[in-house]
This record gives sequence, structure tokens and C-alpha cells, in this order.
Amino acid sequence: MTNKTLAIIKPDAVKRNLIGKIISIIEENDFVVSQVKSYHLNAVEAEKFYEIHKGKSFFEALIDYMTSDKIIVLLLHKNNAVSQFRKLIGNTNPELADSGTIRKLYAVNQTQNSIHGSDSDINANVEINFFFK
Ligand code: IDP
Ligand code: MG
Repeated sequence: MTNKTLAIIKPDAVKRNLIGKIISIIEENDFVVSQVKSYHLNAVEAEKFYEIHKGKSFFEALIDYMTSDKIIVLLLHKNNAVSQFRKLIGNTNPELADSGTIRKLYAVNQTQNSIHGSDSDINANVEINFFFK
């Protein structure tokens, strides 16, 4: 088990001035932020990042959305970071997310769901290398 994960504050949250509120929740839940950057994904990069979803019905909408504005990328540390952070962000669909989760608080819908978190230690390493070299 590694103790790091990658988080992305997605365009809908950046557009609505929620960067500070979301980082506050992350820090209040004892994640340590070691790197942070603002980044504007292009389509080629977004398609690579989400290549596992290529061919799904929502893929094009997802790429359009993720390239629509800047994102904030965060490298986070905590014991059992991947699963602890997935718990904090909540279900992909905000209607199904537990109360108090970031998606329940802020997501607009199932695509524009405000925050990304790596789903496994292997993917956390891939995603961290994608953004932080
Ligand atoms: P996750 O972000 O909770 O890990 P994934 O299944 O990996 O969810 O999907 C990646 C992203 O694609 C989601 O966060 C969301 O932005 C979008 N997405 C996933 N499933 C759907 C869907 O059924 N409809 C619309 N957008 C979706
Ligand atoms: Mg995922």
C-alpha cells in the first residue's frame, strides 16, 4: 500500500471559485498536499488520462468538459491515501454520494463532479507521473 494519491479539482469547481473550499476539506481530513499546479489539459492529454473510458457513451462529453477550463492538480499524502481519498470524494454520481463528501457538496452532475481521485495504487503512480515529472 502506498500513501499517496492524485487529486484533480475539475473545471466546474475551478469555474465556481471552489478551489479554496475543496483544498480546505482535503487538509481538514489530514491529507498533506506536497505538490499543486494549475494546468489546462488539451484533448490529446485528456484522452490519454481517461483512455480506459474510450468508447463509452460519456467519453466525448468527458473530454470536452475536462478541457473546458483549467484544473488544479494535487499530490496528496496520507496513510492508505487512495481509499481514504475515494471515501472523501464520494460516489461518481453525486445523487448517490454520501453526505459530507466533496461530490455531494459540490458536484453539478455525474460528469461535472468537481473532483478526481485515483482508484488504485497502480493508477495513482501512473497519474502522478502523468502530471508531476
Ligand atoms: P470516478 O471519477 O469516480 O473514478 P470513472 O468511472 O473513473 O469515475 O469516470 C471518470 C469520470 O467520467 C467521472 O468522474 C465523471 O466525470 C465521468 N463519468 C463517469 N461515468 C459517467 C456517466 O455515467 N455519465 C457521465 N459522466 C460520467
Ligand atoms: Mg476513475
